[in-house]
Amino acid sequence: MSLPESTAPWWKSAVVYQVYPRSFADSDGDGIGDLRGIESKLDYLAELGVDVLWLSPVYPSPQDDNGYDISDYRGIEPVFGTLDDFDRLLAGVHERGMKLVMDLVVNHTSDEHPWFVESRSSKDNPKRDWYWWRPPRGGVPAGAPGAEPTNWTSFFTGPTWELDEATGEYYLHLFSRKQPDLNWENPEVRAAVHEMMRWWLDRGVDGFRMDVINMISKDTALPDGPGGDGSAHYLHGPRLHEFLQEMHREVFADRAGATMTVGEMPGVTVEEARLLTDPARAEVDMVFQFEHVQLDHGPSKWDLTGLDLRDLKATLGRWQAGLADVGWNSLYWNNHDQPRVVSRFGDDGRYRVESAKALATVLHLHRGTPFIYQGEELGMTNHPFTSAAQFRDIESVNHHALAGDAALPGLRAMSRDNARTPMQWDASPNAGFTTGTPWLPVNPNHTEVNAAAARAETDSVFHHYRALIALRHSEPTVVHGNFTMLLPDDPNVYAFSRSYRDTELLVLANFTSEEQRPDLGFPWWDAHLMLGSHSNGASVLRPWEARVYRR
Ligand code: TEU
Repeated sequence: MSLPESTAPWWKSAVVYQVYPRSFADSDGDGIGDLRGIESKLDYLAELGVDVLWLSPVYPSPQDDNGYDISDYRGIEPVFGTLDDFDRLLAGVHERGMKLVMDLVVNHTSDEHPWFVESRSSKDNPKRDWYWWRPPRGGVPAGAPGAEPTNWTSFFTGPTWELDEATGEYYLHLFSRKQPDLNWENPEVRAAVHEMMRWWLDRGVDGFRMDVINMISKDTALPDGPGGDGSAHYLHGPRLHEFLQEMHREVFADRAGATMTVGEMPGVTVEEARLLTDPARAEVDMVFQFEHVQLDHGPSKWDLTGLDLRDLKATLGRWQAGLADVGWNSLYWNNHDQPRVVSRFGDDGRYRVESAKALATVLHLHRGTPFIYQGEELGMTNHPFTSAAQFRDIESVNHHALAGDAALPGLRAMSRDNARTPMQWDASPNAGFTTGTPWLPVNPNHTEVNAAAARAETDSVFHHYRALIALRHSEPTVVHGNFTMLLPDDPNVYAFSRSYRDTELLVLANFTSEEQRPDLGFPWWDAHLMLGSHSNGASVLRPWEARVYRR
């Protein structure tokens, strides 16, 4: 019988690094990151040891939602560079044995995309049905409150329908009004998307991260939702599996496993993920689920409640168990939509380094493919925003417009802009990100928290990430081992084991600023210490200490 590690797809033992191009490295001093800037940092990423780069969108875009509003799928936004710059970056990535996946944003386009410009031009334009157009609600004059075809609320506040005065009809946009949703019911739309994807793969790209891909199939009856929540009618719609299987047939089937796909799926459940990531069904390789990043707030992300570690263990444990025999997990704490985890679930003050290492150890030793978001490997923290005027993210700006300054505490803690402040390369004035004026302020703690200092300090968060990545590349148990949660009811310590053939790894992490003496019923501290954020202190875990043992 062949061993899993010999037949497993490459991305199961890979570590992915997400680059947010606007904020990674600016090569021309305009204060906005770009492709040449990313290219100049490839040796840094190679030293870190990551296998795949995921680029957030770099396509032409009016930047209403920082590139997640695309006006041309086959180009590069001039502020980021040119297609030649892209090809050189891709070549540099491949030369270093890494791969590159693009962001596929096809639930919606920009309202400045030629497809939408044509579609809105007249009711009988051949591309009218490429988007969701509907007349005003029966009996309500266009433009009047309540005339919207459904009562759904947008992710960025306000109704999900925008009236087009010229044709007197409304178009659907689950996100901003400059992000009209494509109508995937129309086979022409699907064929155009497949062709575009093949174009990028033929150019040498190694796969896609698929933006809100579980929203492409809607309930075509477009019913209202309770209290304006239409999610039951656009999340995981009736034809999602059909559309993903068709896409796989049309785009990936003849590329013999060379590619990687991860579908971002707000609201996806373990049961759905078992189907979506089952290789026998040929849909996607992984999904991004959101349950573990929704444990520290109420129904709205702005209503902070704090995290109970037992909830985190229960959620991640359920996903580990749920995809143990079929499918595959993605693993992440951070991305360009989430606040910095060391500030959120860790301690970004006295124990910034220890808690960053503890969070990394726990995540990277779970079963699945880890995703590192730029700066996470340095232990970058949330930004000390002081006023609403500092926020740039459309979601935050719109929320403040609705809720006023009362929203500031929530914005400080949860705004997506916390993830989007410039990458901190060194202690110089703009952290080595730009010679110009950064589009978002650099975190003042860059004088201490930066790549140059971290690379020079052997006990840094950076080198801890290097060790975790090296362990995943050298120890098959990290990739293939069965997962067993330990101490599920302990509110202070995250503990679990991984077993594979005759190897068992034991992972313990103290998620508090006090010493902890976890009781596993055996002298775990006598095992062979493989990785630890402190030298082996016997049966006491110091504040935010994490250890990995081989038994
Ligand atoms: O995010 C989808 C999504 O779920 C987020 O909007 C999420 O609800 C929000 O960030 C939580 O605060 C994807 C992209 O990752 C995001 O950057 C885009 O804004 C969005 O889709 C629309 O393309």
